[in-house]
Amino acid sequence: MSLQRRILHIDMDAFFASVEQVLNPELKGRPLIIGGDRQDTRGVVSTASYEARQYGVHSAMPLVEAKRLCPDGVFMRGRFEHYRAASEKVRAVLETVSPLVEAASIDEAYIDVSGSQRLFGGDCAIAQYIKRRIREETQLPCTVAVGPNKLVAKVGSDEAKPDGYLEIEAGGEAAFLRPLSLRKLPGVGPRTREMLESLGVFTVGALADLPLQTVLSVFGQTGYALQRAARGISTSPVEAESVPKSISRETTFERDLLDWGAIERILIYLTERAAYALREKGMEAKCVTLKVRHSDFKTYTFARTLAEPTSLDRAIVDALRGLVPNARERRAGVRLIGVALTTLTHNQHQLRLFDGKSSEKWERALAGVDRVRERHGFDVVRLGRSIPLGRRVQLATPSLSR
Ligand code: TTP
Ligand code: MG
Repeated sequence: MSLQRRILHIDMDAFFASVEQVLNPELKGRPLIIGGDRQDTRGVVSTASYEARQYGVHSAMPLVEAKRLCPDGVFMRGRFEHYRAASEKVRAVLETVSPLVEAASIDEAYIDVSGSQRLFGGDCAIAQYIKRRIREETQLPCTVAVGPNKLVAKVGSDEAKPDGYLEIEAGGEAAFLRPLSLRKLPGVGPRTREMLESLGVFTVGALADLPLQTVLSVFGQTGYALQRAARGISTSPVEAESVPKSISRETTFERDLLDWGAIERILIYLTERAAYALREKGMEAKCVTLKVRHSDFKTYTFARTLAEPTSLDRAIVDALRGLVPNARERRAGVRLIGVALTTLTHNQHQLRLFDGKSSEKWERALAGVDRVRERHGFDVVRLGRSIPLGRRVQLATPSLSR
């Protein structure tokens, strides 16, 4: 079997609006405009449900105009944390198809599915699987297109919206793009379009057919890329985000410390920060390492592997505290202390049953804490054992500056 390159593009339909419609089913089927409430006179539309689009409302339109076009619409400010949570669930589904997932925005991604063909049984089966699993996990609609490269897959999903599926065969790229209007081609902005229209070029096909000399004389070197795009040629690879290997936080004390009570409090603080960063990335750690540098610059590390991956402060702090007695054995002043979380994986919790009620509760509580921190800064909420450090912690190490 020859291994053709097959690239899938997925884009959620009316993403923010659809999430709100799932959260509040009374909004289903109604024109819904996200971006600001009715009183808002300055904001713009983030997105509009397909019902609202029938009135001509679209993203980036001033809310005032949207209200004029669609006076009976429901207007809402966005609730970003819900959109991010939905986006993470979608991503978790996509990662079950291939490790080569590139998140292009909060609601779209490219997946290189070349290696997944045999396992799933072809493009269509992969697409149907993704659409079904996303419905099950989030109740949200999405559109999927599969083609020989990122460019046509992206244009394809845009053409197939909403709740659609489209397949572009290898060799069929140029023919697929041909009839489309120039505005559909990525990389053609308003200015490029204007210039092309002045040459009598209104479709992607007409751009593809222009003599190269003409394209180069008008656009210079970028003309090459422009015409290649119009012919559906694109070689850019799906760039899967590199998964960080570790997340660490450490600090050097202003003067060496001997008091392990104080050292431990700072260590817990560092751990909370590292765990927060871990959750921000939607990841879990399986291994926890304690790092200690003494006055004589000798550095020791102590590691523990957890029974299962976690992003919970409590589980990580407990593991780390278990390592402290080992670190204390060397009775010397401590110059630096640090924590590293390693053996990282993406958080799969949304897809798997919670193992115990208690960790589920903690996870929910931490999600609330993280939301407050996102708005007001890490130190606004501090958990139990690092509280004696005082409200705002000043530590010298740059890695803590966030
Ligand atoms: P899009 O995928 O461009 O739009 P959409 O998902 O709302 O609708 P479609 O079915 O056409 O894909 O953007 C994803 C989200 O990003 C969108 O729901 C809201 C947000 N967004 C803005 O906040 N401002 C904007 O100008 C755009 C285009 C999107
Ligand atoms: Mg979308």
